[in-house]
Amino acid sequence: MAFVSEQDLYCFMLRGYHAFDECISQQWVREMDEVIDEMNACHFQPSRYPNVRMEPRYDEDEKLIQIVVRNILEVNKIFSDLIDLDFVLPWIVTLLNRSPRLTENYGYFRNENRPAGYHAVRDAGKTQNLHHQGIPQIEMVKVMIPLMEQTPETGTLSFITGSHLLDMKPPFDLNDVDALPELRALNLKAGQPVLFTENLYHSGYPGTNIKKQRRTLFFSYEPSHHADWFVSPSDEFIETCTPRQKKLLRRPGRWHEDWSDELKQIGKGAHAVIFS
Ligand SMILES: O=C(O)CCC(=O)C(=O)O
Ligand SMILES: [Fe+2]
Repeated sequence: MAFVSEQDLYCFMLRGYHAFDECISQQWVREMDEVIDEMNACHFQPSRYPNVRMEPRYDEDEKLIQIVVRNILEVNKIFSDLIDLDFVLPWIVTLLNRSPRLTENYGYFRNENRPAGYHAVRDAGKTQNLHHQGIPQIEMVKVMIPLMEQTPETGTLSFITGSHLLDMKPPFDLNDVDALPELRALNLKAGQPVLFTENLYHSGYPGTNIKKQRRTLFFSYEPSHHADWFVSPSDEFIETCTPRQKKLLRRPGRWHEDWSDELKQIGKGAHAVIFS
């Protein structure tokens, strides 16, 4: 059963990504921003954030260029409900076409541009892996949530659309934004999620005019047997989550969960349409 409309699925399969019309509330975005302001104020001091991994990068003058905050879920409870947004969850279940688990969650905060570096989940051109007998069966689905408006000026997420349909090594310099074909740099509102297949070549698009820290959250979902990438959410944290979230946070294993009850529940609300 698919929980996403055929039109939407078709467009996703063609482009490799979907930008939602829905946004999370601006109040929620502001509150998350305040939590990140606090982290900046204490210089992302690791000892203040147990079970979180800080990956800062500095320039020659020791100025922070960017930081990746892994397992940001355990920085503050405010991030938890992002992992199973009602309008995003049906897509994740449909596209993976196997029981999903959250294998990665992180904040990516940039103070300055870094050159683009296009990459996909499996490099060397082996990026085609989209369906099984005509039904989507994606290896990794990533959800990106911008915490501010993101445009080619501020810097944003960008894709080489169609690269997920090929099994060819790109004959281009993947750092050269001017040489790459079909490049799409997204225009996004604060809190407007985007979902993409990691088979698609993607990269942060360097902003032409960065005026403030670019704040983005990323959540990766893979089939249930896939391990966590860097930091596993703790048992204590998982205990604080809803039953639906706990299903996404189960430890890795080859299980087959039925998600139709949860998704039908959502279908009764405003967003999802169920197709069999
Ligand atoms: O730079 C970005 O915003 C994209 C980051 C990214 O692709 C990644 O974390 O794998
Ligand atoms: Fe990436």
